[in-house]
Amino acid sequence: MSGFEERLSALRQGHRALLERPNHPLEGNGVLERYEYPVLTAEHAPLEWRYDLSPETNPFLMERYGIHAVFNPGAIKFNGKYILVARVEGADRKSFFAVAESPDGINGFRFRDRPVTMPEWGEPATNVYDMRLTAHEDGWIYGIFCVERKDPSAPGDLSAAVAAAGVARTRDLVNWERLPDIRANCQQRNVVLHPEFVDGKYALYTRPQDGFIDAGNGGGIGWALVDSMDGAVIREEKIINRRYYHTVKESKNGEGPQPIKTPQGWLHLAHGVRGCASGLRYVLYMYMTALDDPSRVIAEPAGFLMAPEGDEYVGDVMNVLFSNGWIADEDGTVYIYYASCDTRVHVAVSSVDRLVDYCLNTAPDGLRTALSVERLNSLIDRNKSLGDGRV
Ligand code: M1P
Repeated sequence: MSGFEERLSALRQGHRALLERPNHPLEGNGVLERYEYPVLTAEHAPLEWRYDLSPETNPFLMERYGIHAVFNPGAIKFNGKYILVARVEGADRKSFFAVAESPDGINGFRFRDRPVTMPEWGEPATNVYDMRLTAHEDGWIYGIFCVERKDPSAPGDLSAAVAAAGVARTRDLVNWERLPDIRANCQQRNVVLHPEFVDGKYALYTRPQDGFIDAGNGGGIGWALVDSMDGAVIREEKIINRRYYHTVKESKNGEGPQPIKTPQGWLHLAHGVRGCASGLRYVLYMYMTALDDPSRVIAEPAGFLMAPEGDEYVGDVMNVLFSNGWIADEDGTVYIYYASCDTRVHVAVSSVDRLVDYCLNTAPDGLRTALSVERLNSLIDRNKSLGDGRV
C-alpha cells in the first residue's frame, strides 16, 4: 500500500484525466451520432465527496461515501452553459440531485462543489430521482421528479413503495423552492411540464400507474391541465400515447424530457419498456404532436430510436436506456443525454431538422409483420427504380 500522499496524488491525477478526456463522435445512422465515452459517471464525482482527505482521520485514504452511479439527468442550457441535473446514487441506494456543467455539451462535465439540497415537502421522501427541467414561459425553471416513499398500506412488504411527482422551481439552478407534490388519484412517475401555457393552464405529461413498478391499467403517457404548479391537482387525464401489444412499449412507457418546439410540431422523446427472458428492456422512441394542440399525436416512427449497444447493455440494471434530458441549441443541434443501465450518462448528437425528418418520414408501426414486409418492399422498389446502379 503506497503512502497517503502518493495515493492522493494518483487519485487526483486519475480524476483530472477523466474530466479532461476529449470525447469523439462515432459513426451514426444518419439520425444521430453517439459519442465514444460516457459524459458523466460515478467516477466524475469530486474526490471531496467520496474521501475524507485528512491523513489523521483517514490514514488509509479509504472511500467514506461510496458513489455508485450517476444517471437519468434533466438538462437545460443556462447562461451559455450545458447543465445536467443528474441523479447521483450512493452505495446506500439513496439518490439525490447534483448539478454538472460543460462548456460545449459534450466535454468536460464537472459537478459543482456540492449536491442540491432539495427542501422537503410533506412526509420526508425516502428517495428522489429523474428530474425533468422545464424553462416555462411563466419565467421559472421547474424541476419535476419522482418522490418515493414506503407504501403505508403494506407495512410487511419491504419493497412496497408509492411514487408521486415532486415539484421544485428555481431561477438560478442554485436555490430551489419546493412546491407541493402533484396530487393525483393514482401513482405517478415520469411527469413532465410542457413549456407553454395551454388554454391558460399548466400542461403536464403524466404516466398513471397502478403500482410502483407496473403500469397496470395505466394505458400510456397521459395529458392533464392544471390551474397552478403551486399545489397542482390532476383532476382529469387523457392518454395521448398508448401502449400496444408487440411493440417496444408493450409493458410501459413514459415521457422523457420536456418537448422541443419546431415549426412542424413538438418533438417528444420517450422510453418504451417490454418484458423478455432477461427482464425489462428499456429503449428510447420518439413521437411528434401538433403545434396547436400538444396533446394530439401527428407522427410516431415505428420502433426505437435508440436501444442499448455494446457496453451500454451492462450495468446496475441491465438492458436499459433512459432519457429525461436533452438540449436544443440555438443553431438547431440537439444534445440527447441518455443513461445506460441506471449506471452512467452518455450523449448522442442530432439536430432539430434531422429529428423532425426522422419523425415525419419513418413509417409508423403497422402492428403486423405483413405490413412491415410491405413497407420494406416499397423501400426496395423505390431504390431499384433509381436505376443508377446503386441497387
Ligand atoms: O430501471 C429503469 C428505470 O425504471 C423506472 O422507470 P419507469 O417507471 O419508466 O419504469 C425508474 O426507476 C427509472 O429511474 C429507471 O431508470
